[in-house]
Amino acid sequence: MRVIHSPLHARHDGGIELHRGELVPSFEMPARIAYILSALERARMPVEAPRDFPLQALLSVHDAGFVDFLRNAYAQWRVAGMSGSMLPSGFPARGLRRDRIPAGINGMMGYYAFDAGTPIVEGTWDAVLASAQSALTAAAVVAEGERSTFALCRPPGHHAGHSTYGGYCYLNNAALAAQELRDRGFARVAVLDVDYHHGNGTQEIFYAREDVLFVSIHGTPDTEYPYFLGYGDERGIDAGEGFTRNFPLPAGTGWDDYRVALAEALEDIGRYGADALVVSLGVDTFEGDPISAFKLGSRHFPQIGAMIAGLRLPTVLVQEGGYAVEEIGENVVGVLAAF
Ligand code: Q9C
Ligand code: ZN
Repeated sequence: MRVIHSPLHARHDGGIELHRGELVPSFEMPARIAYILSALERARMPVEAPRDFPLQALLSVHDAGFVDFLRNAYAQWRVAGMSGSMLPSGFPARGLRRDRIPAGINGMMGYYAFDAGTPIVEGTWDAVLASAQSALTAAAVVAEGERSTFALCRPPGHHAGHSTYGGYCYLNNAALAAQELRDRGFARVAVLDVDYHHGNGTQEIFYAREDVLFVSIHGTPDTEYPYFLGYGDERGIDAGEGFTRNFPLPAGTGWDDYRVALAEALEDIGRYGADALVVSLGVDTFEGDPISAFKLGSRHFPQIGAMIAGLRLPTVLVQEGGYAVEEIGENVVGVLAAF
């Protein structure tokens, strides 16, 4: 399988996050990629650089003002006299206005962000753009006839919405890949999200659309991040009614229950009649993951890959979460090799 990846990911580094009441170094760190790259090397899967896509390509799923904010945020922060890592501390929750975008960088950051765990540093934009371009390239390669491709994206993307960032995500790589497949002639595209966390951004982007099915298996928002989306009664709206499907599972879920949900999710995708698939591939469902609570072992990841391959669809796999424990390399490559 061809792998698309950019070393520019490493420019996004030095971040901090508010985690359980404390400021700590970001769990989402460059070492994640080092673990995955060394497992890819052991499996003799070479990596190629992404193509260059214009900023315009991002606007198929994102708001122009939001993209401008991400691109210029760090420079604005510096102009305002600050340094270090950017984190927001106030958000437009119920009762507050959302129809005005504050001019000052702190207010603007709170307007576009939905958590205090997604830092912006000097090199963040370079990494974010390269990550999005990797997903777009992987989709283009599949549209040109390759059966499957893996975009080794960092930062991840599935929490980023049309005009929101959070959950370590800035631009929605999987949504960009799905839209690219649509634009290049695939009529019905399914997105299967197997990251531990609900893909709230991807769901939001396609919620009112029937041409992209969104199916997600994740820790229940009742107790798990992102807390405010991902329940089973979210089914889509308007023309998109029936084209979103969520499988929230309790913290502590192991392979037996996970496998049943995955089989059902794959049945939904089969019934939909998708002619291409995007997989939001998070491996934070692993039992050793430092911030998640499913109990999958490394031996289960090849089974996930084989089950997804059973759909026999042109497929773009996009890296999402999975935090820095060495096994994430083996787990990612386990999915890809079995696929
Ligand atoms: N420190 C992905 O797996 N952490 N994102 C919540 C704040 C956010 C995970 C507490 C976890 C986001 C792509
Ligand atoms: Zn996750």
